Amino acid sequence: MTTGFVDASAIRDRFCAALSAMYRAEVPLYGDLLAIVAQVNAQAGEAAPARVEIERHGAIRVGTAAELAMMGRAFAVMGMEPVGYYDLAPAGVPVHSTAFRPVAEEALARNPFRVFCSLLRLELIADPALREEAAALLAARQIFRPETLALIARHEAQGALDEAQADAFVAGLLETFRWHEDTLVDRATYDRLLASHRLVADVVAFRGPHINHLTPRTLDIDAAQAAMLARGIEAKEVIEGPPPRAIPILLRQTSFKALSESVRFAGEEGTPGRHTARFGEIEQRGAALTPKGRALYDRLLAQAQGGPADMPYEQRLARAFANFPDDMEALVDQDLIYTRRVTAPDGSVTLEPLTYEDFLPVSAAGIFQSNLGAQHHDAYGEQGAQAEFEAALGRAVLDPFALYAAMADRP
Ligand code: OOG
Ligand code: NI
Repeated sequence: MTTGFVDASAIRDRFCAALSAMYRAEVPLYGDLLAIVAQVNAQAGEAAPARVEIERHGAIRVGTAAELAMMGRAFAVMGMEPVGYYDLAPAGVPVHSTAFRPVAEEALARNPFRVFCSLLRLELIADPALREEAAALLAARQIFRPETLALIARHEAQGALDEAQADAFVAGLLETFRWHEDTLVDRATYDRLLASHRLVADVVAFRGPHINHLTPRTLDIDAAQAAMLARGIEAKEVIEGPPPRAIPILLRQTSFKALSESVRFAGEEGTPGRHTARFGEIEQRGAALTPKGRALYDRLLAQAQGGPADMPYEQRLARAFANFPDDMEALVDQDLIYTRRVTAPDGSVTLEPLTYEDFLPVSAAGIFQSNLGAQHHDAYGEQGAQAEFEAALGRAVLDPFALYAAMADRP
């Protein structure tokens, strides 16, 4: 890298740290989660990979194709590419999503910061008048600062940013992720947006796509969940994802419910209104699964979810996943996980699972749902629309399986 320029991983690292500091100031409970995770990880007894301490994922929701495309260009400055397509419509959430994250091994080791980024599907708003009103509100807002747009263009033209530009980029982009207490709309409009779907109000009523959670990685999510409950933090009832295992796979997640926060509606003085969107989440990451492993996971998860209603969910999950091998030899022999070869100082070679770097649609739906309060929405009949999503983004999303396969060593 030419001297004087800051590499993409360093910009990503600075942005992740700045976002964490901002979210901690905005949502003090997030600071409590960080304390719990630090304590649990210190006691976990296994040597944590260096990246775990700084590892976070966040989530935002944007409203238009133009916003998504610009977001993609902003993430590119930080070496983050769109990986995977997630369709949330079957779960009754009117968005589809991708995950922006680094993809190269060195970049992941340096800071694997990832952002789950959802695009509102306006076409799923049933009432045509409300749909048009929402579209007009979104078209009129500008979620990026002009200086940030200029720096993105600068990065594209010169291939990198220098120190001062990198710092200005981080500070400017942070503003896009900031919470705004004052809404773009009056109370009546907010209520109509909310009635169509809480997510619609969360995207359309505000000046920007405030970060709605920032998730640290724990080495023992069962201990972290117990610590959350012991501190009186209102955690979700069940941990999303696979059950506890000797060899963790994919992703297990738990969250505390969204906070009710005060908002000031446009043109209104006096009593503020309330909005719930922002929450806290903790996750544990395990092995990335091959397509064969993932198909087995999906089948067993569906089996657990469809199991007898009078049996506790944890029990149904444990019963279904008894059919997912839980030792390295079987996982490798049956081609269920991706691995890399590690050579010890004495020259002996062992296989180590590749860490799953992505998200899970069923878990994401569960996380969205737990934050919609009493509001329930049936599945939208619409099919997934990856081609439309990619057209909005201005490029194709990367295939996660292809990325793992390229990083893996053949056993
Ligand atoms: C994103 C929810 C998905 C996860 O960890 O699966 C997610 C959102 O609520 O915007 O973050
Ligand atoms: Ni999340």
